[in-house]
Amino acid sequence: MAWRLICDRGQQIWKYFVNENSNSIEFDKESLNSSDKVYREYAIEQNSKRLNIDENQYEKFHIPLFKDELCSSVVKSVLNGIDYYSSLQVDDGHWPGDYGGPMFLLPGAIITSYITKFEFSQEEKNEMIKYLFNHQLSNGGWGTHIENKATMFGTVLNYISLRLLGIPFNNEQLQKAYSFIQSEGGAMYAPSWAKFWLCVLGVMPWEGVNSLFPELWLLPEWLSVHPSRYWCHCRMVYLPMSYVYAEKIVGEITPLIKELRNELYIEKYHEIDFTKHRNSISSLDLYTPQTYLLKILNIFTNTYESVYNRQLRNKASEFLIDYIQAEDEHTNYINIGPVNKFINMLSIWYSKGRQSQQFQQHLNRVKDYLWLSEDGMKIQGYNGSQLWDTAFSIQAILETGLEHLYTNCLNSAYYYLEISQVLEDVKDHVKYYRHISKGGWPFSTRDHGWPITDCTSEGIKATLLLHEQMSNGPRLITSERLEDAINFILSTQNKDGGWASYELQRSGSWLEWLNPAEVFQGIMVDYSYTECTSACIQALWKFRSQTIYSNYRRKEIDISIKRGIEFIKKQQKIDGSWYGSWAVCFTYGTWFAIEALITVGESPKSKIITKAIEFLISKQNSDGGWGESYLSCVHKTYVPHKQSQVVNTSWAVLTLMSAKADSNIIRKGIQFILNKQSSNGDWNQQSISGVFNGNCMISYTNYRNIFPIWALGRFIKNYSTQ
Ligand code: LAN
Repeated sequence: MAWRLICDRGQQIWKYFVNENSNSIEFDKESLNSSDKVYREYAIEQNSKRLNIDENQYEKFHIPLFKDELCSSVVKSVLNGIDYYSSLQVDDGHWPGDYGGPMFLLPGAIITSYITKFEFSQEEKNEMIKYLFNHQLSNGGWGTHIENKATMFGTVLNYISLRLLGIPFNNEQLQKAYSFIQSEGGAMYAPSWAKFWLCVLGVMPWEGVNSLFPELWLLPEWLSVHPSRYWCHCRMVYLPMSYVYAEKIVGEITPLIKELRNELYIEKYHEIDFTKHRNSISSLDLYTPQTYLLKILNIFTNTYESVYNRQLRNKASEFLIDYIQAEDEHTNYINIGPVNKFINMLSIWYSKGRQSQQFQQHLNRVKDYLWLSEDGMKIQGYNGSQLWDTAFSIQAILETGLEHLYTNCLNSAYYYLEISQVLEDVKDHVKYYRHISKGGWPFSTRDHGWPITDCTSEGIKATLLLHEQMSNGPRLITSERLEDAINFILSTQNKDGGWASYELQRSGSWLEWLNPAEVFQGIMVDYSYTECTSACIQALWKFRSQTIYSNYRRKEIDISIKRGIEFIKKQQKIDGSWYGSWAVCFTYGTWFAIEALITVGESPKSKIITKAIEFLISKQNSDGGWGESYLSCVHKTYVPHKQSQVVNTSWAVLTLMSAKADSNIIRKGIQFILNKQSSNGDWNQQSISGVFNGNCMISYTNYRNIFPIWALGRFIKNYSTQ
C-alpha cells in the first residue's frame, strides 16, 4: 500500500494505492522540517534520469576539464546535483515539493469538513493525525509554523483538529495540549483568526469576536478603507469571513462540540462573558497589537452589530456571496490561497447547499492543497509553487552552461512555462476589483490563475534564456505572449517606482492601523518589495536587450527600469543590506537588489554595491557558509543561525560573484556548498527558508537544490578560466 503523487498540468494529487510497496518513512522530530522523503524517494527510484558521466567521458560530452581543483570538483558536484534534481521533475515539466510550514491551515480544512460533512479518507486522516502529533512541541503546544515556539493560534486550532479527527480527550499527548491551553487562560486568548473558527464550529458564541462589519463592502469604492483597496490576500480572506459573520454561520452542535466547550476554557462555558474577551490575546501570539484607532472603530462596529438593519445586511450578504462565487469561478474553485478556500467552501455550503454543483466543484479541488511527506499530511500554503520553482530551476541549470546535457529536462520545463502562463483577463475583472491578468504568470498553475509580478518576471527571464541558449529547442511561447507579459509588468509598477506582489498599491500604509490580525504584519496593503522590483527590472532589461523586441514600448521600459532602480536604492539599510520579505532574509533581499543593480550596469565598485558586499562578507562564518535565522524576518534585523545554511550561502555567493567580490571569499563559500552535498547529489533539508507577513514561515523544499546548482553554475561560468 502506498501513496503516489499524480500530476496533471501542475495539479498535484496524492492518491493511496492498495497493493503497492509501502512508502511510510519515519520523521525525525528533531529536524522540525520534513525532507520531503515520501515524494523524493520513490521519484528517484522510479524515475532516475542519471547521466552518471565520469571524468574520462567529459570530452565526449563537451564538458570542460579544469586544472584548478576546486573548479573540477564543482563540475562534478553540479552534474551530480542536476542528475539528482532532474529525477524529481514530473512529466508536465514542473518540480513538485513540500510547500507546508504554516500550522494554522490544516485546522481550517478539518473544521470545514466536520461542519459540511465532507469526509477525508481514513488514510488521509491517519496521515493528518500523524502530522499534528509530529509537530506537537514538548510543552504540549503547537507554533504558528513548524519552527515556531508554541502559540495559542497553533495550539487551540490543532488541539481542536485532533479532537475532530477522533482523538479522545484522555489521550496522553492531547492532555498535554489541554494543560497548555488551560495554563494560558483558555481559548479566548487565541488570536482573532482562531476565534473566527471557534465561532463557526460553535465552541465560542459570535459575540466573542469583534464585528467584521459586512456593510463595509457596500460603502463607496473611492473611500480609502474600502476592501477593494486591500492586499488581495487580505481582501479574499475577509470576503468570506464577512459573509460567514453576516450570516452568523454555526455548525451543528454535536455531543463532541459540547465536550470541546468544556475543554477549551477554565470557566464553565455558559458562565463566560465572551464579549469581554474580544480583544484578549496571549502574549505568546501578539505580533501586531491593535491600534487605538482600530479599538475605537471596533466599539462603533460592535455597537452597530446590535442595531443593524436587516435589509442592508441582506444586501451586504448578497454582494459578498456573489463575489465569493466570482472568485471560485476565476480560480476554478482552487481560490487564491488555503485560507479563503475553506471559508469560501463553507459559505457555498451554507448558501447553495451540500448537493449544489458549486459545493461539489469545491470538493473536487480540496486535494490540490494536500501534501504528504514523512511528517504526515498537511495543507500547503498555496496549491503548490510549481511555476516559481520551475522558472528558477531553468535559470539555475542554464547558468551551468551544461544545457546540452539536459535538453529533455529543459524542454519539459519550458512546456510547463507554456501551460501555466495566463492568457486572458478574468471575467468582469473591473467589477471584481481584479487587475488585468493577460500575459502574467502565476506562482502555481494556470487553473489558479492569479498572476504575480515577480512570477511573471521569472517566467519571462526563463523563457528568454531558453530561447537564447537552446537555439534548436521548441518555440511554444510566442513574441505576442511575451509582449503581453511585459504589458502586465508595465501595468503593475507603483508610483514609488517599485513593484508589489499581485496588483498596484491601492492604499497608503496607514491602512495598516486597521489590521485586525494580531499575528501578521503588512497584510492590508500590497506594498512595493525589493524582490518583486528586482525581478521586474531584470525581466524588462532582458526583454529590451533582445534585438527583436528592442522597439517594443522601449521608452516606457527604459523609464520604468530607471524608476525601479531608484526604488531599490532607497531600500538599502544603513549596514548595506536589503530586507527580504518573502524568504530568510537579508541574504535573500540583498541578492535580489544586487542582481538588479548589476544587470543595469551599476559598477561593482560603486558605494552602494561596496557596502552591500562588506555587509555580506562580515556575515560569513568560519566554515565558509552563511546562516540566517528566521528571526531576521520577524525582528527585521540580522539574526545569525546556529549553523551555516546551504540556501543562504548560495544567495550570498551568487551575489558576491555578480559583484565580482574577492574570489577567496567566494571559493570558501563554494567549498562549503560542496562539503554539504550528499553523495546522491542532493543537499540535506536545513531550516525553513520562506516567510510571509513578517511572522509566518513557509517551506521551499526545492530551494535546497535550485540555489546550490545555480551558485555552482555561476562559479563555473565566471571562474573557470582562472
Ligand atoms: C506567497 C508565495 C509566493 C510569494 C513570492 C512570489 C515568492 C513573493 O516574491 C511575492 C509574494 C508571494 C506571492 C506570496 C505572498 C503570501 C502568500 C500568498 C505566499 C507566501 C504563499 C502563502 C501566503 C498567504 C498569504 C498565506 C495565507 C495567509 C494569509 C495571511 C492570508
